Amino acid sequence: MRVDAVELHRLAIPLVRPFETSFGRQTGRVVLLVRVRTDVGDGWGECVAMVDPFYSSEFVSGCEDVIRHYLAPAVLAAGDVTAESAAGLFSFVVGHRMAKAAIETALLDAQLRAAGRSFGSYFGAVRASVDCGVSVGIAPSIAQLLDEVSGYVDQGYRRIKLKIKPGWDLEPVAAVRELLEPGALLQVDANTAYTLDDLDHLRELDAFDLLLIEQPFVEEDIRSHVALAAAISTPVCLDESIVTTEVAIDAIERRATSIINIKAGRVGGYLEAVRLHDACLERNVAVWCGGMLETGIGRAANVALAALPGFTLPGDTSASDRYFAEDLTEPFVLRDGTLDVPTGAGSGVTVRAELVAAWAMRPVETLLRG
Ligand code: SMG
Ligand code: MG
Repeated sequence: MRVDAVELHRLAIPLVRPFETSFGRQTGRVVLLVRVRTDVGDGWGECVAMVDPFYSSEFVSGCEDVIRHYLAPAVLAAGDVTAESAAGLFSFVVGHRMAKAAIETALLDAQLRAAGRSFGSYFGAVRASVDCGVSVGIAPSIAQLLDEVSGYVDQGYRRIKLKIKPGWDLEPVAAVRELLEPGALLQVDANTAYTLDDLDHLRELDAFDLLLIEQPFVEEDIRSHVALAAAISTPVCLDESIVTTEVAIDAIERRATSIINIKAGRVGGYLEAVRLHDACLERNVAVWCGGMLETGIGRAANVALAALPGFTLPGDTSASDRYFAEDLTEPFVLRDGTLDVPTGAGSGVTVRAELVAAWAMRPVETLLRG
């Protein structure tokens, strides 16, 4: 297809409740959307980068800049473009995977809409609905945490993930474990807040029969994850560290991780995410779909990805109302702890233009074919 324009939309969307992690607290989601306008129709992609470079080095303004000055011009200058050719087209830019993923996803959406094919069908989905978990932020008190978790349990979520940090770990985990039914799935995510000096402390988490501990140490520090995985019985799961399939294979072979959180944005797009899934499936490493507080646009693609056979654990694919009072697309509604995989062409969801306009932080930036 030929791309005639790339649009950058920067939106600010209020969250239904603040979300606090070991690296900060957010009350809204500033999100970058990319729309490609092509000769076969339009496509949307959502960039998962946060407004600040605290989860990863990428952040909204950086992604905008990279798309504006490098990725969009490359796509606009190329004659014939497909989602499959995007990674090659973008390979002259080092890193910036979240920016690349956003535009590649928009291309894929346009291409599959034109072909009348869904993301799920294209990725290789084997399920019509996916098991959902929920990621619960650091709360002001244990009582408020239990209140929030109880609400999610009542809604039917099949797995609870607690954000932890030094000073907010054993006590909240013990309290939630006690609240839940025996055998309920519970896991924790540290977002790199610990060091190997905390090894003895982290070993105490073994008492709570957790599904996994996610990313305790900084992303480059594979060696410390190897040491921790050998010293505790709770499985170690990497998130931030896994930026490509090759990095994942390396971490698996070194026994730094035995479960992997797959986020398409973090690895450069859904095509690479499928490749990563396949590599894990081949090695019998369970994977689950991570989340980045996506709107319905990104959620639709995540739910389709989570329907692949290797996604055997519930993902951070929560319902729209866990995040937003109103979603940018038709809402994703939890049904018996699951979300349905969209079946329509492309992402299968429709972007609500009135909300894109209402939440816009500034006028749309349109980059045209030269
Ligand atoms: O989308 O439900 C969601 C958020 C899931 O906890 C979540 N994401 O490290 O896995 C993670 C975090 C990254 C985003 S924190 C602002
Ligand atoms: Mg994480």
